[in-house]
Amino acid sequence: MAYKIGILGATGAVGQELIRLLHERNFPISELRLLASARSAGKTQTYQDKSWTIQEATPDSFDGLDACIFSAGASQSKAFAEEAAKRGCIVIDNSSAFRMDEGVPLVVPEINPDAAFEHKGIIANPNCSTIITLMGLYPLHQAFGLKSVIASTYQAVSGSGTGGIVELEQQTRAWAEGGEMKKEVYPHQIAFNLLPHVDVFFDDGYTKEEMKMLNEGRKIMSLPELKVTCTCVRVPVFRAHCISVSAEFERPVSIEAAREAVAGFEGSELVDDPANAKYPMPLDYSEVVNCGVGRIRKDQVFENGLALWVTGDQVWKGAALNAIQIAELLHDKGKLKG
Ligand code: 2RA
Repeated sequence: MAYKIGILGATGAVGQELIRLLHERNFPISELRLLASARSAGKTQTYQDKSWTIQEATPDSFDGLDACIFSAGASQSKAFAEEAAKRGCIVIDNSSAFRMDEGVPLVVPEINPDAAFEHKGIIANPNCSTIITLMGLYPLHQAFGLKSVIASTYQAVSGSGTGGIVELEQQTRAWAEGGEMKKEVYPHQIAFNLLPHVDVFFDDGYTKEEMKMLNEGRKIMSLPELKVTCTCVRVPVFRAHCISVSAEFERPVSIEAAREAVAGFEGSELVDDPANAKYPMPLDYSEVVNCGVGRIRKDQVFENGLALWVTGDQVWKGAALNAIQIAELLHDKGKLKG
């Protein structure tokens, strides 16, 4: 069985990794259709010895596709996802457009795979920092029953797309050469700096990104009472997000059981030997499938609390890889035919 697969947003940082990972993971494809805005239509995208001409996304673009991974922002998802689904194309949407909609499953395959099969044509891919955080938290929830979370994220510039990567490169080079730093993506210099500002601020002082951790975490883990306080920070790192977590649980915790739970969780790996300077770091988790979990210790504030550190590739597990794993889940169960 091979599928006709589309990518909407093929020219973006995530779009290009989708093309790469679909091939590297040998996803069974009979046709790959690359879709983007009119601005990119006609351009050629290549991968190894293959090349494709990018087509402008119109409602008809989705005719005949078995599935399409959307990674072109919420406005493009709102413009095309429901139309694509109507035409029998299963949409795996990486934008925030439908994540909290009733009837749209929000899926991390290692956490809530069954939800993927309840879709009505659209499946939402969670926010990158949410996915990576839960790859560390969920095995601990299974062991001890998660109650509340305090998290701080250290988010790579790839989360802002190609523009964020280019801006960090340019500023770093300019700093080294004594040149002028450009500030087009971020409100302040990102090189050698930290910005406690990811996405827009709400009136209550939280950002949209911080509220995703709460709302998406509750939906994915089916924990409607879960409490989360999150601070999201942009850091001068290229590709991997890191998250520092303090979590409170219903049941007494043990470090040994926590380490065992993480080590046994598909998609996560334990890197936890601080005495020998072994802990997950962004440079070790760029272009890596698994997420790394370390610094596990008793939290000193919460009763039944653990503190930990999680690292994962924002473009892969945080976006492109998770979306492809959802498609693989549907394929494995013979449910991908639109
Ligand atoms: C970011 N999570 O890191 C957001 C969107 N990818 O900017």
